[in-house]
Parts: sequence; C-alpha cells; structure tokens
Amino acid sequence: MGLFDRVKKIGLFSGFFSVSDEFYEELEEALILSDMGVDTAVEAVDELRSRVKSRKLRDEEDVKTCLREILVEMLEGGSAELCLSGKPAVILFVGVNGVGKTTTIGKLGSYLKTQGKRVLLAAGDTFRAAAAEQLTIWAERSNLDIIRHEEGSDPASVVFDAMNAAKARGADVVLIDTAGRLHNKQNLMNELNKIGRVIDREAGDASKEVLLVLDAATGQNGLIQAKQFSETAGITGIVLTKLDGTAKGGIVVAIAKELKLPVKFVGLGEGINDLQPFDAKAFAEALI
Ligand SMILES: Nc1nc2c(ncn2[C@@H]2O[C@H](COP(=O)(O)OP(=O)(O)OP(=O)(O)O)[C@@H](O)[C@H]2O)c(=O)[nH]1
Ligand SMILES: [Mg+2]
Repeated sequence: MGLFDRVKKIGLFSGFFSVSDEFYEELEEALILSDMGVDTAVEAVDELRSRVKSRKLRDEEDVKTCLREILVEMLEGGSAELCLSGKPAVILFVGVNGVGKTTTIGKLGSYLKTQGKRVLLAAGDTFRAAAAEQLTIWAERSNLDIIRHEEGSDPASVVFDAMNAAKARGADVVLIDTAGRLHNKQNLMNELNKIGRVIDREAGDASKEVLLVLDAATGQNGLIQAKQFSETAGITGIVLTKLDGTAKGGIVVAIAKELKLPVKFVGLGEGINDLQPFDAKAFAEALI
C-alpha cells in the first residue's frame, strides 16, 4: 500500500480536501508509518506547511506536488551515480546478515556486464559455508569471473587475490561480497577494516565505493545499522533491498537526510533484473 493509499483511507486527499491542521497531523502520522522516522516526518510536514502557506496552495494536486518536491530535496543527499573510474574500480558490499548483499552483487554484476563492463566477483564471505557457492551460481548465470577461497580462509587474502586477478585480466570492476555475521560484531568490524586496507593498497587511483545494503523492511533499525557501519567501513552509498515486499520505503528519506548518504540502487525482487538505479523523483512519486 502506497503512502497515499493510507492517507486516502483516512480521508485525506479525497472528498472535501482542505489543508487543515488535521490534514497535516494525519499526513505526519502516515509519513511516520512509512518509517520515515519522527524527526524527518515532522520536518517534512513543517516544510510543507510553510510552502503551502507562502504559495497559497489550495488544490490537492498542488499540495501533492509540493510534498513530492520536499521529499526529493531530502533524498538528494549526494550523487546516486555509481563511481566507476580507474581500473579496476572497486565496490565493497557490507551489511548485516540476510539483507541481500550476495543477491545484489549477482544482479549488479549482470547489470554492469550489459553496460559492457568486465566484472570480477570476489567471494569475501568465507564465514558462512554456502556463501561462496551462492556467489558462484550468480557468476555462472552471467558468465562473470569469480575469485573464491576455501571456507574459513582469510577474506582479506581473497580480496588481495581478486584485485591482482582483476589487474591481470583487465577487469573494469571488482564486486566484493562480505560476511554479514561473524562470531561477534567486533570481529566483523575488524575484518571489514582489514579488507578496506587491502583495497586501499591495491586499488591505486581507481574509485572505491562501499555500499551498505539495507533491507527496507527493517525500518528504523536500518538507520542504526547505517550509523554503525559508517563508523568503521566509510560508507559511500546505500542499496535498499526488498522494496517489493514493503510500503515502508520512508526509511530512505531518513537515511539520506540524517546520514547524508545517497541511495544508489533499490532491490525490487529476487530475480537478476530486479535491481534499479535509484531515482529520487520516481521514488517520491511511488511513496506518494
Ligand atoms: N523480495 C526480495 N528478496 C530479496 C531481495 N534481495 C535479496 N532478497 C532475498 O533475501 C535473501 C537473502 O539474500 P542474500 O543475498 O543471501 O543476503 P546476504 O546479505 O548476502 O546474507 P548473508 O550472506 O547471510 O549475510 C535471499 O532469499 C534473497 O533472494 C529483494 O530486493 N527483494
Ligand atoms: Mg551473502
């Protein structure tokens, strides 16, 4: 259910539309229910209130357009474009377990290949038994190169090998998978640190992206995860997965606004083509 389906249900933007205090209160509630977070929702509604007033808006469509405009401004925290300069450009995927890191790499590998890029995958999740196998299946699907080691081996050495293989084979992009869970969180953060150092050493002048993968359904918890990973991993952007299963995409607005992190891709299903570059305008549209 889109945000405004809910709004309509409780009588807004339908019937006798009037920009009353109740309208703003119920809109604020609907935004909070979409997981935008209280602070962000209040700010959006305050801004709407002031723009509606100064522009003397009365028409339902005009008020909708105005809200859309505010959400887009909040969403455009940075460039949504993937940075892929130099060779091999590196994209490291981090995030807690089950959010969709490995699946996103599979989809993105395919997407980049259709753009003519030479892609190499690195199975940096050596912790979970089936992780490398899962990534291998994605590699085979799109006929991509993959570097994997045995289960339990050092992920930093997988990354080291992958970087060297990428240079030797002339790959354009290296997509690195990581574990979502280790024995404890400190271990995970230490491991990501170590991987980051190998990338810095091996990537030279090529671009480095660290994409935090978040499950849209985790809502406000995503904001906490983003803060934690930002501290160690130096996040450059967000991939928001599983938007097909939730109407609670409002978390994107909260993240873009509070952490100033751009959303680069959204996941809309489990299939190979279910990944889309993030488009703030289309997203605000869908949310409304
Ligand atoms: N509906 C839907 N399911 C998704 C999406 N992205 C991933 N999934 C599913 O979510 C589950 C977990 O995905 P993985 O890619 O294995 O997640 P992960 O982050 O690599 O998990 P760990 O390796 O355990 O940390 C799988 O069943 C995926 O098919 C999405 O955009 N929509
Ligand atoms: Mg995985």
